[in-house]
Amino acid sequence: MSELIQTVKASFNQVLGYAPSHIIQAPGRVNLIGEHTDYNDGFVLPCAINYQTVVAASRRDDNLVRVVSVDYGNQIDEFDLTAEISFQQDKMWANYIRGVVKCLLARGYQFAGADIAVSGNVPQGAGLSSSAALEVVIGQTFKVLYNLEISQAEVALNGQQAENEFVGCNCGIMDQLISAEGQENHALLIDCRSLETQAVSMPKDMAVVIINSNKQRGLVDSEYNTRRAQCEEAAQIFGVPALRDVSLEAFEAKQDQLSPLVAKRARHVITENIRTELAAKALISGDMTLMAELMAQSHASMRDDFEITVKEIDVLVEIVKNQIGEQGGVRMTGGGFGGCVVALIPPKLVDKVVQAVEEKYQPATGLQASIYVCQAKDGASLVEVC
Ligand code: GAF
Repeated sequence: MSELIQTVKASFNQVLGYAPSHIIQAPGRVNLIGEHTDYNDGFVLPCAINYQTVVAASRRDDNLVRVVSVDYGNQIDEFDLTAEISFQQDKMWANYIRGVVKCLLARGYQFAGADIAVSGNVPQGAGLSSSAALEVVIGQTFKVLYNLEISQAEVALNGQQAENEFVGCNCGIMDQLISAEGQENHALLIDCRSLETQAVSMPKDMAVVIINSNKQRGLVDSEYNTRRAQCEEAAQIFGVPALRDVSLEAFEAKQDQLSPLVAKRARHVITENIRTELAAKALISGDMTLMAELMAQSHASMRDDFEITVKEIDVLVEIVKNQIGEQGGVRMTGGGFGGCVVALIPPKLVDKVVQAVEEKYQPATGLQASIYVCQAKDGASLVEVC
């Protein structure tokens, strides 16, 4: 992160002409298990990772917000807190910031302007939550600069609201919540209904390896929203607020009342919730064999029932599985339709897995994968008062 800190400080100085007062960060995330369960009020088990979005910031005396995006060639966005904050068609990155600020104001928080320089190393469009990291770091920045009395959960909810209502993607709460509340060396079991979290130690004898398929994620928003609608349809037929409220027994007794497609979608969510709670227990008791089995079942369920994997992702999972056998777990992570797989691997096997991916993935798919060995890190925080 120190490189990112130097970058945002230098850019702030160079473009805005003075030194920032604060450095703030928020991380991306990887989800170990519990996919498409968050918007069904269910359970997820992500950890924040050592890839972050970092901001250099200072308060202003007026109502202007000026933002320099280092990763977009020092483009500047500027808006006035007392005027209508509008969507920018030609500057998509700016909308995450505008949306967060607009939602904070709508929630009644009071603050004046800010100068901000932002940069990050969370791979974009890879399903590692670069958008959530940006939303959360901006919320955290106003919290820090103006001593706002806002909980980390509300920083997350505010970021989700910005994404739902301003950016227009109907995501759940997982990504923002883990970015806001992550804990070093831990995953969080999150109850997405109550937003209660339980910290679960990451296995010390396992490396967390993320492999980006580099498959361009297509149709993500429309497919995501279709899955949401199918889940809502199933919950309505069961007469419950969300699929979280349907047990496997109740599902099996009544599944004939759903169309075959909606039944498959519901089965994924209901079984994934069960797997996620079991996975937290498996990590706590150190049962990696069970954890690996649950990850394998989760992947199969995403592939066959929820139908959100793509060929490239399935190929990656098979390559990794062939190297680790029963000694570790691997599955697709994130929203799907491309993106990354996550593997929990004994450190002694990491080189073997990397080599196998380098040898076998490109010939099978025509794409090069990117590999990141990660650590579980803290959520959003003030890094430095300059
Ligand atoms: C995306 C969404 F943003 C999350 O809310 C979650 O639904 C995830 O896909 C799937 O588990 O990351």
